[in-house]
Amino acid sequence: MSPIKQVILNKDTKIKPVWIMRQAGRYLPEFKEIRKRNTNFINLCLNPSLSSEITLQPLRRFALDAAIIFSDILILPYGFKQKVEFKKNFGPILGDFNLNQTLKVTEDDFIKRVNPVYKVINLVKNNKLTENKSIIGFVGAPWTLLVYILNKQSPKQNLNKDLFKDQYFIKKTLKIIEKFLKIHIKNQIDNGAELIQIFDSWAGLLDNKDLDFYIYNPTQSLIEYTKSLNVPVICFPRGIKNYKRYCEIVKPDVICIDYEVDPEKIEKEIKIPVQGGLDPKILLTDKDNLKKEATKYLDIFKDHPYIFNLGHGVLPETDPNMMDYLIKTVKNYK
Ligand code: 1CP
Repeated sequence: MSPIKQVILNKDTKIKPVWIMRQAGRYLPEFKEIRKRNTNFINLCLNPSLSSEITLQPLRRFALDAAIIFSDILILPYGFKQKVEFKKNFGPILGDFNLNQTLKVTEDDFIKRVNPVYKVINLVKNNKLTENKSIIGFVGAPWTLLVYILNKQSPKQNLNKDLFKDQYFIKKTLKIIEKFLKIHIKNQIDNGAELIQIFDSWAGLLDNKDLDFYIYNPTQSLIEYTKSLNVPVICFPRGIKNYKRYCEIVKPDVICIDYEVDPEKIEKEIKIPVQGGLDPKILLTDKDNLKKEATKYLDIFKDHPYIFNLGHGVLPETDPNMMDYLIKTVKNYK
């Protein structure tokens, strides 16, 4: 069994496997080289030979325990025919969302458009580099996708609250997102994904009173569905105020924590396996500090099933040598 699965299924505390969110991509010179020649990001995600190579690039350099498929959470709206583009130095830009048009998109239409992603998983799975490692498929959580689909750009710049006023429309939209998410999860699993991570990057934007409707209910439904396919789920509700309550309600197999929560409190309160936590900005400091901070997490979770990771994606300006040092620090930890 792969080390990550040993932690999740057997609650093994003697090993501390490691993978890194956004390990494939932006900070690696070999990725930038490919990216330079492929200006359309969605087309790059839909190119199985390039995308599988990008997925494997960090595994050639570092002793990671998982490969996360090189794709994007916004491949979902692309799959149901909403326009999705990525603008340099700005981020994603989406076209208008049309509910009636989207209701006409069939499962077959969706799979045809997204099929190259499933081919990538197959290629990665059959590569020697992933032997005894976990292949991680992923999706955006319904709430985070709803935000991009309606706001049509990152909420980092601004989020128009008026978009969420029509409850009937929002309910229908969440339902259709959930439907395509299940299709996407099932096909990733059928093609070799052994774990699914659900990224709820904008969970922190909601007030407590809205969590049931936008986060707990739809996420719980996805988790139940994924578990019914015998595949464990890792949830990353970034910025959520109460991780304990989140775990009690949605019941993920693993909870991935962000860098703003107190790891000691999490260790005490949460009984399921934990992943992540280290602030990605620590990789921009120096080796002594990096070792000190990484060791802090490893010490706190010494007797807890724990998968080492960061508390958000690795930053584009990270020096790959620092990443190398981090992975070695985790691997040499006794
Ligand atoms: O070169 C480029 O301009 C593209 C940059 C890039 C990359 C490398 C984007 C655009 N997406 C990705 C790949 C990606 N995205 C992966 C696979 C690689 C890996 O993890 O190793 C994954 C898992 C994601 C997930 C993703 N996309 C999230 C959730 C995680 C997170 O960081 O919070 C989100 C929110 C997105 C949307 C997205 N896609 C790309 C960007 C720049 C963004 C964020 C936009 C924003 O800030 O709102």
